Amino acid sequence: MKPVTASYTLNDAQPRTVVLRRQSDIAIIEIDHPPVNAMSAHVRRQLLDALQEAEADASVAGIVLTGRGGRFVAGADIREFGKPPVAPTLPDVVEALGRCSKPIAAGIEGQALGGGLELALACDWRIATAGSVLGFPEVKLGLIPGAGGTQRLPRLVGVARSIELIATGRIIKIPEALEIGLIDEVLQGSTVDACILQLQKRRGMKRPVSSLPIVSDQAGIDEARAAVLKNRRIATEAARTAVDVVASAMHLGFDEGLAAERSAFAKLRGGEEAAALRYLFFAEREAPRVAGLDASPLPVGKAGVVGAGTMGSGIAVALINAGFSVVLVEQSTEALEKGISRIDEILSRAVKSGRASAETAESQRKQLIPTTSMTMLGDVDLVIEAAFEVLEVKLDLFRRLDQIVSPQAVLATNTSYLDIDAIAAATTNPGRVLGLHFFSPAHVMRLLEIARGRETSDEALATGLALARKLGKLPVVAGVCDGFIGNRIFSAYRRQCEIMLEEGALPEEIDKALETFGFAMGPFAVADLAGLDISWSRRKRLASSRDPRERYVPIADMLCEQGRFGQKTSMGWYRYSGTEKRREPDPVVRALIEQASAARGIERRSIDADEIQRRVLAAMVNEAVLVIEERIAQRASDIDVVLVHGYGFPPARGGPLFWASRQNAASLNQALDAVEASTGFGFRRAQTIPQVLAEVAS
Ligand code: 3H9
Repeated sequence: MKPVTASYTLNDAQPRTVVLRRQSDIAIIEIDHPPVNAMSAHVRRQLLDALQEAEADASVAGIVLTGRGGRFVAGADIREFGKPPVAPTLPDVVEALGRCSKPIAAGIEGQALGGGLELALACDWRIATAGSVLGFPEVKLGLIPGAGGTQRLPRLVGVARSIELIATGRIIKIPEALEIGLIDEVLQGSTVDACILQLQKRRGMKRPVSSLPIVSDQAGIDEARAAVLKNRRIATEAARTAVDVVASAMHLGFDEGLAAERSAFAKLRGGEEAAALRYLFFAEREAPRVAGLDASPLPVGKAGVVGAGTMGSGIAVALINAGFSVVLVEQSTEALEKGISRIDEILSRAVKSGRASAETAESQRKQLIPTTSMTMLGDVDLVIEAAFEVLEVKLDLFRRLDQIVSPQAVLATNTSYLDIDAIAAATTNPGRVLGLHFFSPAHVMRLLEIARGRETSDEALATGLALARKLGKLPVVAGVCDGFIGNRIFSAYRRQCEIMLEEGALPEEIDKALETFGFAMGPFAVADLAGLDISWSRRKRLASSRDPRERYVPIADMLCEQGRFGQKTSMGWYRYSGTEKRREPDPVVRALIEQASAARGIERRSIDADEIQRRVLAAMVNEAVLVIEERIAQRASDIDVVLVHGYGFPPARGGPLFWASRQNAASLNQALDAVEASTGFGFRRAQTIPQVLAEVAS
C-alpha cells in the first residue's frame, strides 16, 4: 500500500501532537504525544480538528485512529485533574468520534487505558497488536471512566463483566480482550495497514457501540456486585460508584447513562480519595529519582542470594522471574532443600493460578543454581544476603563475601534494621555495599527500600535502582538508621498502640479503629500473622542498651513468655480457632493487659476509635518528619509511598503525610501532645511538621 497521497494543514500554535495523513482514500490520525500519548488539552483540540477535517473531506472513505511510539493512548492527562476542565473535554472528543459519519477503526498498539480505551470504544472497529493491554484503571485514581466507558463497555461485553473490569481496574491482555469481544481482531504486522484493510473490507459500514442492545444477566450482575463489595480493599468509593453507574446502564438509555456517568465522575474527581490517589500516582513515579546521582548501573546477569529462608527464597523467585540466573547459597543441605521446595512451591502455584505456563516455570527453575558452597558466588554480578538478622552473622558473611565475590560486584544486604555502614566496614570496599530491603513475600510485594550507606558508591546505588526496575519493583531510597524509613515509622506507630493498651484500650479495639480508618490489618493482627517471636528475640538482644527511663510496655514479652507467638501457635494477641483460624479476642490476653496496667499504677479508661486513630497517625507523622529532618528520606512523598506499599496504609488516604496535610493543624497538634505526654522520656518532637505538610499540600 502506498503511503501519503495527501497531506493536511492543521492550524494550531501548540506543538504538533496529532498527525493527519492520507493513504489512498483513508485518513490516518496518529496521536504523537510522548511519553504515553495522554490526552492533554492541546491533544484533544488537535484530535478534534483532525477528525473534523477528515470527516469534511468527501474523498475520505474511512478513518484510522492510532498512536505513535508503540502506544495507543494511556488515558486522560492525570495532571489536569486538579485543575478546572478545559474544552474540548475528553467526552467531547469521544462523542465526536462516536457521531462521525465515516467508519473509524482504532489501531491499538501498546496501552489503550482509561480515556484511551474510551476513544477506541467510540470507533467502529478495534484492531490490536498481540502485546497490547486494555483496561479502565480509573478506580486506582479514585475515579470511574468519564468519557462514556461505563456505558459503552457494557453494551459490548455485558454488564456483569463490565462491573468486574471497571470496579477493579483490572488490565487485560489481548487473548481475553478478543474472547470477550472488546477487540475485533489481533493483527500481524502494521497496525495502520490492518485497519485500512478492515475499513476497505467493510466499505462504509458503521457499527457504533452506543446502539448495541444491552444483554442483562441479573444473577451475574449481583454476583459481580457482591464480589466487589465484600472486599474492603477493593470497595473504595470509586469502585462502589462504578458498580452503580455501570449497573444503571441496564435501565437508562445511552444518553441518560452518559449524564449519570458524567455527574458521578465530576463528584469523584473533586473528592479526597481521588486527590490522594493522584498524589500517590506521581509520588510513585518520583520515588526512583535520586538527586545528583550520576552513574551508570553495572550490568547484572547473574545474581547470588545468600540464605534460602522465607525471604531468600522469595528474593530468588523475584530474580528468576525477571530472567536472572541465581546462585542460591545455604549453609546446610537440609536448609538448602527446604529453600528449594519453597521456591518450587511458589513456581507451581504460579502455574496453577495461570500466572505462568509450565514451560516458563520449568525454564525459570533451570536458572536456579542451588549450592552449599559460597565459592560458587565468585562470578556473580550482585549478591543479596538474606541470612539471620543478627549483626555478627552479617559481619562474618560480608567479610567472606568480600574475599569470594569478584571485586566489581555489588554486595547487598536484605537487613530491615541493622547498620549498613557497620556491615560495609567489614569489607575492603564499602562503596560496593548497600541495603536492598525486600518486603515479604519478596516475589510479590512491589516495594523495595534501597538503603544507601555512608560509603555506598553512586554506581552501586544506580545498580540497585536498575535492578529494582528489572524486577518490576518500586524502589525508595533511604539513608541509614534503625529501621530505615518504613520499619522506623512503623515502630513509632506500634509503640503508641502498645502504650494505649496500657492506658485502657484492647487489641481488638485498636485493630478495629485502624481497620475502619482503612488499614489492611490492625497492628496486633499483623503481629500475630508475622509471628511474635522474631521481634521478641530482637527486644531481648537490645534489652541491655535500653535506657531504663524509657516507657517500655512489656505486654508483648508477657505473651511470648506464655508461648503465644501468634497464628503459628494459634494464639498471640488473639486466639485462633477452627480451620479458618478466625481471630477472636482472648480473655487471657485481656487479663495480662490489665495486669500490666495495674503494675504501672494506671487506672484504665476507655479510648474511642477517633482518639486511637488520631494518636497513632500523629505518632507516625512525627516520626516521618524526623526521618525527613535527618535526611533519611529524600522527600515527603517517598515516605507515603513506603507506608502505603509496605505497611498496609490505605492508598485512598494517600499516606500519613498526605493525610496530615489535609487535617486541621490544631487537632493534629493536640494528638501530638498526647503522643508526647504518653511516651515520656526520650520522645523527640519533629520541628518542621508545618513546613513538611505545606510542601506535601502544594
Ligand atoms: C482517565 O483516562 C479518565 C477518563 O476515563 C475520563 C476523563 C474525562 N497522564 O508510568 P510511567 C506520565 S484517567 C499524565 O513511568 P510506564 C508519568 O507520570 C487515566 N501523565 O511509564 C511519567 O511521567 P514522568 C487512566 C501520565 O511505561 C511518564 O508518563 N489511565 C499519564 O512504566 C511515564 O509513566 C491511567 O490510569 C497520564 N495518564 O507505564 C494510566 N500516564 O516521566 C496511567 C503516565 O514525568 N498510566 N504519565 O514521571 C500508567 O498506568 C502507566 O504510566 C503506563 C506506562 C502503563 C501507561
